[in-house]
Amino acid sequence: MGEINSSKKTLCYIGLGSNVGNRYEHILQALELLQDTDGVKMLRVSALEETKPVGPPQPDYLNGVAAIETTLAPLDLLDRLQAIEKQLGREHIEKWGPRTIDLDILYYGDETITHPRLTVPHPEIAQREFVQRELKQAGYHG
Ligand code: PH2
Ligand code: MG
Ligand code: MG
Repeated sequence: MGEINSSKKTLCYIGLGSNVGNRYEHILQALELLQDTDGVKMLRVSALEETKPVGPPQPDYLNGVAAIETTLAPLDLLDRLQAIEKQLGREHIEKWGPRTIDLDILYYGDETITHPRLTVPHPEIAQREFVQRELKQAGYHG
């Protein structure tokens, strides 16, 4: 019993980033919208830290990582993250360009996902020390 209605819960880590406008406010608002999402439970958030931009010259970022537990499938979670980005005024911008808010799925349980819309684990984790540091603060230990 319960099988039919019991949705699998998956531990996920979400990268948070902003380098336009009130960066702190954008990240807090994104966290609130994420927390208010059906099928998402917020577990832990790392410290937010200021980081130098990776990519073309642009303002410094505020970055962090949130640990969540979710019953959403990966692409449904991605849809929700993109809806939150849109709600917070993110515009379609150049790759690695400035952004009001960026929400990335870093890990989705221990799954490897290769899809035109989504690559998990996030390919930039290995290159970004700050992401690795924030992941640890959010409870990820490999
Ligand atoms: N995100 C990017 C491009 N460059 N640099 C920093 N420091 N932090 C980011 O989150 C970041 C970046 C594209 O998503
Ligand atoms: Mg990103
Ligand atoms: Mg992104």
